[in-house]
This record gives sequence, C-alpha cells and structure tokens, in this order.
Amino acid sequence: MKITILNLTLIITSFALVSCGDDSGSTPVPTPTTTTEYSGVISESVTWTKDNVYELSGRVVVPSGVTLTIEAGTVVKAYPGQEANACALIVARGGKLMAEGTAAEPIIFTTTADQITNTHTNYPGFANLDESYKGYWGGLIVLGNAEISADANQKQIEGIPASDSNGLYGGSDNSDNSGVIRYIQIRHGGTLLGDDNEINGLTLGGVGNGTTIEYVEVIGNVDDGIECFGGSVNIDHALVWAQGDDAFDIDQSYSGTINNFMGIADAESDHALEIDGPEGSMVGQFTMSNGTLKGFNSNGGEYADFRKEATGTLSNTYFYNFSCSSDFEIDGSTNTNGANSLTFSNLEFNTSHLADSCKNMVSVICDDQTGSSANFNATDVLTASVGADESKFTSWTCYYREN
Ligand SMILES: [Ca+2]
Ligand SMILES: [Ca+2]
Ligand SMILES: [Ca+2]
Ligand SMILES: [Ca+2]
Repeated sequence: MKITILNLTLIITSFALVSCGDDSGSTPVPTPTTTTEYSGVISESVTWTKDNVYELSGRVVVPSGVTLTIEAGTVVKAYPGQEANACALIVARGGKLMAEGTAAEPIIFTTTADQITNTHTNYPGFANLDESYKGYWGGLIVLGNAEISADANQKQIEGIPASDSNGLYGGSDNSDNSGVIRYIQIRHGGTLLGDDNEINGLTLGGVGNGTTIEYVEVIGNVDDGIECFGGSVNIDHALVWAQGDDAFDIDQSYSGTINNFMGIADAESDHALEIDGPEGSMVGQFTMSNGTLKGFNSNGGEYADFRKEATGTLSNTYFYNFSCSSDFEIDGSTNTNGANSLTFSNLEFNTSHLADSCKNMVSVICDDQTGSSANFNATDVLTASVGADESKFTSWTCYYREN
C-alpha cells in the first residue's frame, strides 16, 4: 500500500492578539494550519511537526529502513476503523520512531473525536473527552528484533492480521534500536478485535534495549495499558490510567526493567499487573521497581496475577485502594525455572480503607503462593515508604492535571 497524504483542510492562520496595536502581550501562538492524513506504509523518512495535525486512517506503518520523527507538541489523531482495519501506528522491525516530546510539550496520540490541540487552553490535559472514553482507535505498536520466548523465534503481534508481515516481531538482537519515545500520551485507544486479538495502548513486541522509552502515559485504553511481548527494552516513568484490562502486562519472557511506574484503576480495570511466563525455551527475567498502584475500591481492579512460570523481580511497590475481593495471585504448584526465580521485595499494601474482616490482606492474597519458587516480602502499611517518584509525572500527564 502506498501512502496517501491529503491536505484536508487549510485553516486560516489566526493569531490570538486582542488588539493589533498592542505589542506588549505574549507572543501569539499560531493555530495548526494543516491537517494531513496518513494511511498504509510510509515510504520514506518524514518529520511530523507541531504546526500540523496528523490524522491516521487504518494501519499506518513505519517499515524497515524508515524513520518517523515527531516534533514535541505534535498532536496525532486516529480514525476509528473496524476489526482488521482498526487504526494503529505500527513501527515495524527495522523501522524507527523518534517521538521526543518534552514535559512542556508532550506528543499526544488520540482519537479524531478528541478536540485537544497544542493550542487548547488545557493542553496537555483534556478537552472534550476524559479517561472514561475508551476504544476509539487502536494504539501504538512498536516491534523489534530482540529475543522473545515463544514457539517460534518470530511471531505475529496481536491485533494485526496474519497477512500483514509488518506485524512480525522477535529475533536475536537484544540491543536492537527502535528509536526514542519520550513524553508521550496515548489516549482513548484499544479497539477490540475479538478473542486474543487486542490492541493495547502501547504494545512492545521484541523491542530491544537500544530503544529509549521514558515518560509515557496511557489513558482510557480498553485493553492493557502497556504490554511487553518478550524483548529487552527498559521503560522509565510510565503511568497507566483507567485501563480496561491490566495496567502493565508482560509475556514471553520480557527481560527489561520497568522503573518508576504508576497504575490507576477505574471500575472497568482488571489487574494492575499481569505477568506470564515463557512460552518457549528462552527464560528471561523481568524487573519492575518503584511502582505505585491504585485499585478501585468498590468493584474494579485486582492487585496482580503472576501466571505459571513467571520469572523475575517486583520490588519497592505500593498498592492502595484495592477492594476486599482483590487478589494477588501466584499460579502453578511448581516453577521449573528454579527456586527463588520469582522474587517480591519491599511490597507495601495499604488496606486501611477496608472493613476489619478484609484487612489481613497479605495472607489472603498469597493463598496461591508456591513455597520456594516465590519469595514474598510484604507489609501492610498506613503510609507508603516505597513507590513511584510522582514528581516525574506531575507537570505533563493528564492524570495529574485532572486530579
Ligand atoms: Ca493485551
Ligand atoms: Ca487481565
Ligand atoms: Ca492483559
Ligand atoms: Ca498478557
């Protein structure tokens, strides 16, 4: 498929000067002048600039050998699409995304129904849509050549039809570089495609640790906020708010580090953490540290589900506001990856909001713990002494702007 670029609208540039004769005011900010629509494969490297609005239709692919650069402050809006034609931005293996926002000017990926622009008075907060609006488009999918643990050394990513080879991920290069993602928001995505065929806010398939991912917020996604299918990329400063499934989901022996993370559940959320084990012979170790995870006390949001053979370390993480029925589950009677291959340290649970009968959470939630294969070190607290450094999120996320 070739790229189509349509200049849909040309809005007369307007400057927000109250009086033409008054030159003492602040510098006027031009409104975006052009809306540019993309669909299909981007055939050559291109830069998207903040003076335009970019609209995505169907799958938009950054293929091998091509770099998509997105300027700080750029707003990218996606059309809804249906099922196999759901709208997503896909960085294929060998392609690069250089999306370098700043705290003052994050890059926003959202739906065409969202009226936010970089000149909106509430940018980068909400315009007309809040976190409850979900599933208006797909999401951002980055695929790389790093190792995955699966029944083959490359797989087709969820949500992309098997006929599209740009959906393949996995390989042997753990230092693979898919670019830079910094200060971005991903809003209102997660179009459902059917069973086991879902789009997360940020999907990372076999992404290597030459890639930089830091300061990411996912808001109101139907499925998971961030899901890692194998790969070795590290993620710093990630916040997921009001996801429909899990805030952070790990599969296929993801072996990177997620450091300084937050998950804020709503009534529709499932687990804060859902961690699966290897699906092939490669056994990788995930590392998650310095997290703050908020449940939804009345009915939504479980703590965590560590599925059979999950292998790695969760440390310095604070859980609060979860419901009485929430569980912290460790599946399987044995972990053949070796004793102590799943380690929890310095976990704190605040259950002070619950009825007395619900307060002994640590023993309740570990009822599926499996002896030496999982070390558990947790305390019930009133005030957190571990958790995320929230100062990394306060100035640029919707969550902190709106709460
Ligand atoms: Ca998912
Ligand atoms: Ca789940
Ligand atoms: Ca999930
Ligand atoms: Ca999963």
